[in-house]
Amino acid sequence: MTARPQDAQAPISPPDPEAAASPGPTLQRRKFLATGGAMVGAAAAMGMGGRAAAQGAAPAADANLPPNVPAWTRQLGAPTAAPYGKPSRFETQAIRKLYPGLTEPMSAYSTTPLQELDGIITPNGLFYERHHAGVPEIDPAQHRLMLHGLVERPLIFTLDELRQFPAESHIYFMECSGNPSFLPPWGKTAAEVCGLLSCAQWTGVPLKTLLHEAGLKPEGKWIIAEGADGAAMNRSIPMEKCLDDVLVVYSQNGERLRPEQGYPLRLFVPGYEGNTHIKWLRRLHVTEEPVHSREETAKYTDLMADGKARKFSFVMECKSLITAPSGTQRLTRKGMHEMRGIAWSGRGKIARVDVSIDGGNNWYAAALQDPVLDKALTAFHAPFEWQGQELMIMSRAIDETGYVQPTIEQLADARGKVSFYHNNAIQPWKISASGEVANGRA
Ligand SMILES: Nc1nc2c(c(=O)[nH]1)N[C@H]1C(S)=C(S)[C@@H](COP(=O)(O)O)O[C@H]1N2
Ligand SMILES: [Mo]
Repeated sequence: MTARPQDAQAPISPPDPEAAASPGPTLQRRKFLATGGAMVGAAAAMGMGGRAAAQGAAPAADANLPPNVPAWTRQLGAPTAAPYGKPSRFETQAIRKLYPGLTEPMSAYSTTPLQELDGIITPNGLFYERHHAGVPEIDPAQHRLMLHGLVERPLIFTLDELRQFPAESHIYFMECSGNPSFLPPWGKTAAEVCGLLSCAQWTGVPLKTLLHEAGLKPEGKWIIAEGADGAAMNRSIPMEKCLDDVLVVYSQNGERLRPEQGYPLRLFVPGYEGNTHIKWLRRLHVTEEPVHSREETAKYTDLMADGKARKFSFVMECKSLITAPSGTQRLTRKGMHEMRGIAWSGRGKIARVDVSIDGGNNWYAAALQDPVLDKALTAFHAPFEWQGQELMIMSRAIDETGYVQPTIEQLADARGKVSFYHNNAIQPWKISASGEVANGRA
C-alpha cells in the first residue's frame, strides 16, 4: 500500500475499495471539508446516524485506521495511577463464566475462558473456581496450620514460619474431576466444555519438609487435609504422594494466593483431582487409614456399570482440548489456519498430541510448544487448510506413560454410562461451510 498524506487536524477517509472508479481519498476529503467538516462527512459516508455526527462526539471508527495517525498517538496517555493493574476494558470476553443458580455459597463454580487465553499460564483473576461453602475471608495473622496425629512432635505453624522454610515453585495444572460431567447437556464454548481447568506457577513448602520437621511415624499412611471454610472440606491423601510432590502453597503466579484459591494456604497435590487440593488449609492429620469423608464416598467416586463405585480415583488422566478454533468462534477467511490447544496429564509429561480434521479417521502429529513440563498444561499447534468445506477437528493426547486419550465411546465401554466424574474424552469441534465452529458432540 502506498503512503498517503497525513493530516493531524482532519483525518482523511480510508481508501475506497473501488479505487479506480472513485475520485480518490484526497478528493473525497476535499468534498467532506466542503460539506462542513471531515468528521460529519466521514460519519455520513459510513452510513452512521446523523445524531452522533451532529453532536460531533463520536468520530468515525475508521478515522484511526491506516493510513491515518490514530487519535491516541496525537495526545498523552493516562497517568500512572493504578496500584493494581487491570486488563484493557476492550477485553470483555476474557472473563470467567458464571452459571445462574451456581453462584450461591452452598455450591458455586466459575470456569476459565480457555478460548481467550494463549500459552499455559492462567492469569490469577481467570483461574477457575469451585466452592462448597463460599469464599471465607481469612486474616492471615489469625490463621494457623496444624500438623498432628502420627508424628513425634505435633506442630502449629504461622504463615510467617511457613515462609521461612525452603520453598519450591512449580508450574502445575489443576482440574476438577467433574470437568465436564460425563452426562449431557454439552456446552458450547471451550470454557463451558472444559473450563474447570487452569494452570499456574505455585510456590510453597514441600509437605515432606513439614513431615520431617514433625517427625513422621512409620504407622502414618494417610494424611487427612482439612479446610477452614464453612464446608470444612477434607480429603485423605496417601502418604506415598505426600512424601513425593505435594506442596503447602501460599503463592500463585508470583503473588499471594487469591481468596478464591485458598488464601492464605492451600494444599497442592500435583496431577490429582481438584477436590484434593484443599483450600484455606488449616489441618493436616496423619493417620493409618483414610477418613472416608463425604467427599470420598457420596461425592468424587465413580459409579461403574455394575453398580459398584470406584473410590480414590485421584489421578486426572491424559487429556487435550483445541481452544482455537473452538465452539462459537468463526473462521472468516479461507486458506491456511492453525489449530491451537492444550494437553495435560496427571501422570507426567505430554509425549505427543495428534490432531484430525476428518472426525478421527486420519491423524497427524501436532507440534508441542516449549516448555513441556510434568503435570502442567502443554501448548500444541498444528496447521490445517480450510477452503469452506465442513470439517470435524479434534485432538488426542498421549502422555509419557504411553496412555492415549480415549474417545467417549471407549470411556463408556470401559466404565458404563452412569459414571459422572473423570471424563477425559476427545472433544470434537465442527467447522461448518460458513466457518461457524460448534460443539461436534451433538
Ligand atoms: N476447603 C475447600 N477446599 C476445596 C474446595 C472447597 O469447596 N473447600 N473445593 C475443591 C474442589 S471440588 C476443587 S475442583 C478445587 C477448586 O479450586 P479453585 O477454586 O482454586 O479452582 O478446590 C478444592 N478444594
Ligand atoms: Mo472439583
